Amino acid sequence: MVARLTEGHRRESLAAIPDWGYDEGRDAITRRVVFANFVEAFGFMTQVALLAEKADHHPEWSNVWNRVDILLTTHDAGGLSQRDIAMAQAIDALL
Ligand code: H2B
Repeated sequence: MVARLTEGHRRESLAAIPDWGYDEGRDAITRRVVFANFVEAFGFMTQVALLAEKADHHPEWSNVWNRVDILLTTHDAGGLSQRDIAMAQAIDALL
């Protein structure tokens, strides 16, 4: 079982991932990534899918041509957890 981040931990964690926004309504983090074209966007999504399977932690996301919108939250915890921060950092490392 994984715990939701406290407000203090959330602030600290968000400071380490400046490319991510905070969605208060969902207690989630979001990032939009724009690529040159669909093939690059989908290649990125394939890499994230492999990371997500390995971590057993899956994004909510959508793709429109060269754009990928990602939302991370922990369903099992009912909000943001350390797992989301770790996944955001792993995604950032791909970019
Ligand atoms: N992904 C996300 N984002 N949150 C979860 O709580 C979650 C998940 N739980 N992927 C995993 C799968 C869980 O349902 C399985 C049973 O481990």
